[in-house]
Amino acid sequence: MAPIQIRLNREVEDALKAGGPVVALESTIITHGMPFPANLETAQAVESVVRENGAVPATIALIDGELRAGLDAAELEALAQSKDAVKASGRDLAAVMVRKGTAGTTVSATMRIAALAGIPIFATGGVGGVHRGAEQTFDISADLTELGQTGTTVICAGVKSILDISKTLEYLETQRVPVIAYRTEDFPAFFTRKSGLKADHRLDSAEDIAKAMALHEAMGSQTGILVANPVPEADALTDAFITGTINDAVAEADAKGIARKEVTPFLLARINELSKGESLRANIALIKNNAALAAQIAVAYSALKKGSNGNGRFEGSARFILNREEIPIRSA
Ligand code: PSU
Ligand code: MN
Repeated sequence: MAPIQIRLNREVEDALKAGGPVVALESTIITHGMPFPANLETAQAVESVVRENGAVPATIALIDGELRAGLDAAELEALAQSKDAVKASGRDLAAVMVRKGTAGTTVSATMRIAALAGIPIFATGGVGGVHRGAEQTFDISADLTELGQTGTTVICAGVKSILDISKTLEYLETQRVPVIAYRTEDFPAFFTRKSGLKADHRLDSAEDIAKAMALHEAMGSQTGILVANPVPEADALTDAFITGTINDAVAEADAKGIARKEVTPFLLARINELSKGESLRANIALIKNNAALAAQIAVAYSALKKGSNGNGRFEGSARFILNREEIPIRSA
């Protein structure tokens, strides 16, 4: 079987060849996460933010059966207006490719395609997680199992309280996924800067996050890293404002028997309607904020890779360092 093919645009191809900074972006947020035209405007704005911060944006999608990293303006617009694009998580890709279909890629699918393309950094708004009531429904997003298997670093604004945030953090712990909060101890809750739960780690610069990525990879961890970047203060919603709205939307989804891949798009659309667009406004602000941080991390990571070992590669097997008494760690 020939290797998997991914069609790149020129900008992404040039950057990857040069080992330059690239940020992967998902497309389910375009096809199923936001209404038109806010979805298109946001996708365009997010690409601009990545460029302004010194990296190349690679919007990932499945178009007419082809895996794509880097879309041109017309393709992005067609995707934003598409009525027949499906929502594809990693498991859906092969079947949609065979029927030459078009899909927005979720976090799990985007991580996988980014890894295949050699793009280690990916910015999104929120990742999927363990849903409330998962002990009854078993509804746990494939984003979490993908994070446990694919070494892509995902920059998000935490997870929404449409999910059970505490169980989501438990599941990430089981999956060996480090959760690093940026410039805070708190794990953020997407619309708000605090979830009431702490993140495992705090790092305060893009350079430090890039170092952690390189070390995590060099240790052979083979899992993703979740970077949690709180929504900017000025754009955050208050708990008092959003909690009731989220509860109402979740109750409505339950009453209507919404299940499986429809749950998250239903909740996002309902919360947007019930909040009269306030949730969408916060969503747009936080994804731009994540794109900026992701680009800064990509710049730092690219510099780190180029600087190490002279060959641009950081990966490889561990080297042993003897302590001062020169006691061998392992006798031959
Ligand atoms: N959360 C958001 N916006 C989104 C999504 C989640 O705030 O657009 C999308 C992402 O693409 C994510 C997917 O990967 O929903 C998760 O879907 P599910 O819960 O069905 O796994
Ligand atoms: Mn689900």
